Amino acid sequence: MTIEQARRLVTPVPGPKSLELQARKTAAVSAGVSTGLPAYIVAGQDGILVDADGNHLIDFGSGIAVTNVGNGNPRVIEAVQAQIAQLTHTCFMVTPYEGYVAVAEKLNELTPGGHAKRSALFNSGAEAVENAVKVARHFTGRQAVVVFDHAYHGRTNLTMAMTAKNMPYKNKFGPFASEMYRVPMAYPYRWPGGPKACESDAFDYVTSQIHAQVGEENTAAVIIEPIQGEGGFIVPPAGFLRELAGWCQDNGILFIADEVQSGFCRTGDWFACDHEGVVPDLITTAKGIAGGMPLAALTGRADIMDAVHPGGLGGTYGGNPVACAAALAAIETMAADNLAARARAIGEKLTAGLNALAETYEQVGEVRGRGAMIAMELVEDRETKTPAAALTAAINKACHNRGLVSLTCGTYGNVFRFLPPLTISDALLDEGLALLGEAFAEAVTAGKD
Ligand code: PLZ
Repeated sequence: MTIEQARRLVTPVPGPKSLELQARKTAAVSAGVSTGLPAYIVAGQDGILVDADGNHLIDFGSGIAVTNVGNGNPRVIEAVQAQIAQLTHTCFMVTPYEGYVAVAEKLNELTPGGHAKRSALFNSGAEAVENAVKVARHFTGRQAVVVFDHAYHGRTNLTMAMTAKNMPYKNKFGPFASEMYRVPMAYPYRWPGGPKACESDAFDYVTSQIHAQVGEENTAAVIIEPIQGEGGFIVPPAGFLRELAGWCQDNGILFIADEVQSGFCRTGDWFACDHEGVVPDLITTAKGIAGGMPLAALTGRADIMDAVHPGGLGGTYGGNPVACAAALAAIETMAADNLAARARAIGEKLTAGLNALAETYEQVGEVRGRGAMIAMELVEDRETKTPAAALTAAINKACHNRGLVSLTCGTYGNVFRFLPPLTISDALLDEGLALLGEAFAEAVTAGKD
């Protein structure tokens, strides 16, 4: 199947067929599961999603940083089809198979650091994070875990405790797991005193907070997204992660990088940690790992990962053979097609487009990110930096109406983010940026009425 890589709208978005499906959804699916753009998708390839009404939409979200190699990736399709015809499931803990081991070998090779590593496979990012905490507590014999403002680590009970934002993730879902301690994030745009102060003070401030409020000797792990995702594509100042990792090492605390969103070429390297040569003790991955099939992993120092007693880690589906086949094909694609370089090129194009918008609109407070993980933070004005959440939502809606599948994020709901498939064409990127420009103008004008 080949889908023409061009936007084409034949009905309003969502169209009548999607609206019909959305009515069925309302009657059948929990209201707790909401849909950002209720255009029901029937097919996808690279930068295009096709909906039930035959509209060709431009994909700037990759299903939240999952289809890095594109929907309809030929290697992934072939590998999945062959695997599913051969063997669907055994449960690796009952009778193993090679694909699981091969994915672990690949992860051990590709994740930061040349040291001996081991991996374990799971189904979702949250599950990988949960297991990182389990392993860190087991290895260190300590209980406390340090997390950051604006962090997102998942929706399970343990990971809700680690996620920062109340609405929609935590509200009324407590009580939450204990022994989670939150410290400020090195967030240059909003650090008191500004980016320069953030660069010079954040590390000292964060570590002094951990010292005073938790105690190094009680702390099993510090877990951080090297570039925060859901919290607003927050990039800490250069050096912060390295200093923090070094401090953890000096204090017997494990440094865990949650690269569920930033991993697999998204930021222009295999992993966001690679950019500064940061080597985490443990790293969690998911999303982009398997071209859309559900798979997640925990990879880390062999001595830490092997400290767990046999049978201490696992799950029925973790490392499913079909998901593993997809992962091997996706990883092969990223290497063969140099998608890290493509992510950097996408980043340059998006950044240039957003900087041009920033020249026109004072509401663009900051353009930031790395590779194909780029965002703009929108504010009422650059002086007060008051988050412009309503404007962000209005622009998003105006993009959706134009057939651009766009996403927002941020603790204050005022960050417009870009996560296109790394196989998207330049033409679609340009068109998406042009549509964003129209949407911005429309939302700003409507806001003035
Ligand atoms: N860690 C850094 O970004 C998932 C959440 C979407 P799961 N982010 C998308 C939503 O609203 O549920 C994420 C992440 C980071 C962990 C996770 C959790 O990964 O596969 O969604 O469990």
